[in-house]
Amino acid sequence: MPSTTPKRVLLAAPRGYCAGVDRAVIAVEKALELHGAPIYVRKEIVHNKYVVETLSERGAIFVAETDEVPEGARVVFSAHGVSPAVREAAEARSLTTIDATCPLVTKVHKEAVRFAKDDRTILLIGHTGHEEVEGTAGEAPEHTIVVNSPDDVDGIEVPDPDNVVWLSQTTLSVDETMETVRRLREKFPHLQDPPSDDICYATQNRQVAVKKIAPQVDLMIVVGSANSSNSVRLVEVALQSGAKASHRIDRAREIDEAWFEGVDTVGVTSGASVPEILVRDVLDALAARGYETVEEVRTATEDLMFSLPREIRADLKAKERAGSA
Ligand code: 0CM
Ligand code: SF4
Repeated sequence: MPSTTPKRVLLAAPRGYCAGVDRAVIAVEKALELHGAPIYVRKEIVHNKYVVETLSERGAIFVAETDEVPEGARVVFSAHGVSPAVREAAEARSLTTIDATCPLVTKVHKEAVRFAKDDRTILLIGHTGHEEVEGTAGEAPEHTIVVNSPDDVDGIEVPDPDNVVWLSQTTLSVDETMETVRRLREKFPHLQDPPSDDICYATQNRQVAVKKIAPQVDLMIVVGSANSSNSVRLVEVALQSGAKASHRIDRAREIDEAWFEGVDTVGVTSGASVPEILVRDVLDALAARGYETVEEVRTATEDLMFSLPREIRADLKAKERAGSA
C-alpha cells in the first residue's frame, strides 16, 4: 500500500553562515574591491568548496603557506586563525596581512597564552591537523597537548596533574567534548575549566536545531564540505539524535536517488560556512522529488555580527577620505 504520510521537509534554523564566516568572506571580497586581484589567502578562508571556488573566480589565490605568496604582496589569514609562527613568517616576507580570524577563535588563543604564562598544561580538545588547532596550539606549543577524542585520554601524561586546564576547538560536537572532559576529570580531578565556552554559539545552535528535528526525520541532509568540522559534526549529531540516515553533501547534484526509499520526512541543515544558495538548491532538488512542503523549525535566533578586520576598516576609511578630498 502506498504511504499516506505526505512527503515533507523539516528545515533546521539556525543553519548556514555564522558571524565569523560572514566577516571572513566579506573581508576577502572587500580586499579584492579595494586593492584589485590578486589577493592571496592562506588556506581556505572558510571550509567550503563553493565559497573558495567563487572567490577564486573573482581573483583570490588560495595558498597552503605564506612562502607561496610573493614578497610584499597582500595575504588574508583564514577564519580559523594562525599561530604566531605564521605571523612571523609573513612578516619576514614583508607581506601585508589582513587577519580574518574569527574573534571567537582569537578568544581561545588568548586563553591559551594566559594559561601558558601561568605554566599550566593546556589539554586542547580538537582534531590534530585542523587549522584552528594548529593555530591555537601554536600559541603555546610547549604547554599544549591535543586531545582528539575521549579515547585519547588514557594515554595522556602531564608534568603536573594538579595544574591542567582544558580548552577546545570552536567547532566540535558538544556532547562528545563533554564526554572527553568527563574522562579528563576522572584522570585529573583538579582539571580547570575554560573561563567560558570555547565551542562557539553557532556550532552549538546548529547542533541544538538538528537534535530537535532528528527524531522526526527518515533522512537528514547536511550541506557542507568534507573538511568543515562543524558540518561533519552535524551528520554525527543527527544520527546520534534519532535520524534514520544522514548524509553530507557539498551540492544538490550529490543527492543520491537510493537515499529516498521509504522516506517521508527529510531534514535539511547546513554548516556555518555554507551559503544559503546551496540550501535553496537542495530544497529545489527535493521539491522535484515530491518533497514540496517545507517547514522551518527554529530553535534560536542569531543576531551577532562582527566588525570587519581592522586592516579592511582602515583601508575603507582611507578610501573614503581620498574620495572626499
Ligand atoms: O572549523 P570548521 O572546519 O568547522 O570551519 P568552517 O570554515 O567550516 O566553519 C566556520 C569556522 C570557523 C573557525
Ligand atoms: Fe567563529 Fe564559530 Fe563561525 Fe567558527 S563557527 S567562524 S568560531 S562563529
